[in-house]
Parts: sequence; structure tokens; C-alpha cells
Amino acid sequence: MPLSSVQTDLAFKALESFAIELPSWGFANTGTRFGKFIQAGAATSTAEKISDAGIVHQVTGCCPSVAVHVLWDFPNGKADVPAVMKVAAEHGVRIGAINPNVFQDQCYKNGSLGNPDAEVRKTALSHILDSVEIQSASGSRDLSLWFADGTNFPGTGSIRARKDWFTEGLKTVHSALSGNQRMLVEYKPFEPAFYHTDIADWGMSYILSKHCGPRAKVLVDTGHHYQAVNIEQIVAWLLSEDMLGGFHFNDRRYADDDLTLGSIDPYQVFRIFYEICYFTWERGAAPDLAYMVDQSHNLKNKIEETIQTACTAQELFLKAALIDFGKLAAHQQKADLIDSEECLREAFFTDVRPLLREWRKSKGIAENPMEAFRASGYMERAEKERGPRNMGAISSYA
Ligand code: PSV
Ligand code: MN
Ligand code: MN
Repeated sequence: MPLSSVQTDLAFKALESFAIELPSWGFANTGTRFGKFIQAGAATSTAEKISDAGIVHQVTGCCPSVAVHVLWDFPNGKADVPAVMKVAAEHGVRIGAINPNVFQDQCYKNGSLGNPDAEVRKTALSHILDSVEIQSASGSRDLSLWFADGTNFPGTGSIRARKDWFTEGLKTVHSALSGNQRMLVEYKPFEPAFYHTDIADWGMSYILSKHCGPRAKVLVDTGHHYQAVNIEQIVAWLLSEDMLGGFHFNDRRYADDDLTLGSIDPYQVFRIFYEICYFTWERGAAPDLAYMVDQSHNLKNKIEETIQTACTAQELFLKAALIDFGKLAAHQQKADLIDSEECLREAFFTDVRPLLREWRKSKGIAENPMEAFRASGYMERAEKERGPRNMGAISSYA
């Protein structure tokens, strides 16, 4: 069915409102705990990661910011901010969410803010407060908090005491925020802790955020759920409570997969966007959410998969934005089961790619981002330049 000009206007408006942030760590060689498959063209420095994010934004037009991990991208803390900001500006992007890292240092074996040792809790807190300084210096709005804390064996830690330590630590972080700054509290059901994780689900993130204050919101990483969990219901509840801060997008086969968004279950991603677009339609304004990717590919070419992810996100968001919400609301009111459901299916099965091509044309970018990237010669240059550094890593790894 051809789309009307009203739908085209609606689609363009939706696309203009949708930006998705890329993770710096998605462009470097990473692997599973069983090994790495090195890519010759992968980024070997923060500047290269930002350059890769820049080319993705250039060809897709929807990825204007880059999330950074403090330990990996700011080894000298705040002192690195001007240089990183300069590189970002050169590549047409800006610094996005700041991710403190309180899980890699040896002192965090038994946790960070939940560690029974007050000295370790202090070390973790001071790293997070340093990260807030980076956030302020770089003008970044969001501090994105994920904790590996938990225990591996029953009875080896006081779950309640750890909860209190988290509350205390996070409250201190909250009081260090100012201006438009926010803190996003991420949850994860397991890994690396396998008996209990201190912030295991959305309820725990919600409670901690509520204790902290209005700048604290829940971060939903789509990978961090067990199979049967209805993620879109969590999204709907958090929206209704004004407690949803943003997303880490990926796809899940179990409870933490860094798989391409929508590669396994595109209808699920669509249902999440449906909840957001329905909320937007009812309120007449979009909720203030940070859409971020959290994927780190070991097998696919990293830049190409990021382009694939950004385009998939746009397609699924657009499909959800095109739902006829007036019609849907009327059917829901009468409990017309089939007709209500068909409103979603109609939108989901609409081929929105022609609209996306039109939108790209209107922005002066190539209609096919993947083709444009392949034609640019960027990857060949990156492989030539970075290859010796990356291949050196193979021999030292073997
Ligand atoms: C943990 O699994 C996580 O989802 C957190 O967001 C981390 O910051 C990110 O992955 C990168 O390791
Ligand atoms: Mn995440
Ligand atoms: Mn994860």
C-alpha cells in the first residue's frame, strides 16, 4: 500500500526525533572469555574508536554521539577530556554517556560499592566521582552506571548490607550531579556474579534510583533479561512512573548477548518502540530517553555491524511510529482483540525502507548507508594502517 503524505510527514518527524548513541568499546577488538578473533581494521585507540563512530554517523545520519568507558578511553581521567572532545568534533560527533569502570581493578574481586571493605567502597566511589568530573568537563548529560557486584555462593555476603552500601554510595553520586546531569542505573540478572547480583532487575534499579532522587533513572539493557521476561511491559511501567532513563540495545539469546539489535526477535524491539510511541502519542511529547547501543562484535565486521544496527533501530522505530494510535485506542477500549492486534501487525509488516531512503535523500546522505561505507574505502585504509598493530596483538596472544 503506498504511503500518504501525512504518513511521510509523520515518518520524517519520527526519524528526526530518533538518535542512537554508539559505544566506543564496540569498535575495538574484544572477544569472549574463550578467545578473540582479531580484525585487522579494528580500532586500536580512543581516537580510532571515535573516528569509526564518526563514519557510522556520516553514512546513517542518526548516531551523533559516542558513549565512552572511563578506564578504557580516559586513562588519565579529566585531563584527557579536551583531546577526546577535539577528536570527536573533528569526526562530527560528541561525547555521550560516561561509563565509570568499577569492575576491572583487582580490588573489586568482592565488589565495588557493595564490597564489605569500606576502603574498596571508597575507591569505587572516588572513581565514580572522578567520572562525574569527566561528565561535567565534556558536557555530557548522562552517567551510565553498571556494577558487576554480587556473590557466587549462598551465604557469602549480606544481601541487605550490600543494598544499604549501594544506596549510600549512589546517593553520594547523585548529590555530585548538577545542571541537566542524570545518572542511569543499569541492572543485570547474572554474570560475572552467578549466585546473586546486587542490582539484578528493574525493581532493584528503580528502588535505588528512587532513594537517590530525581536525577536517577533506570537503564534497560535489552540483553539483561531472562528469556520469558516481557521487556516492553517493564518499559511501559517505567514510562508511566517517569523512571525510564534509556536503553542499551542488543539482542539476547540468553541473558547477556551482544548480538545485533533485532537480529533474533525484531518484533520484540518493535513492541518496545510501540510502548514508547504510544506514550508519546498520548502525551503529545516524547519521553526524554537515551537510546544507546551496547554491542561488541567478535565475528562481524565492527563498523558494518554498527551500521546494520543503526539502520535496524531506525526501521523498527519508524514502524512503531506509524501505528494508527487513534484507531488502536478505540479498538482497545472496546476490547476488539483481533482489530487491536492487527494495528500492530499492519505497522510491523509495513516496508519502511522506501521512506528511510527518502529521508536520507532529504538529508543529503546516501540512500544505502552500507553501500556508501563500502564504497568509501574507509575499511581498506583502516586495515592497512591499523593492521600491523592488531596483528601484533595476535602473535602476543598466541
Ligand atoms: C555489562 O554486561 C554491560 O552491559 C554494561 O553496560 C557495561 O558497561 C557494558 O556491558 C560494557 O562492558
Ligand atoms: Mn549494558
Ligand atoms: Mn551487557
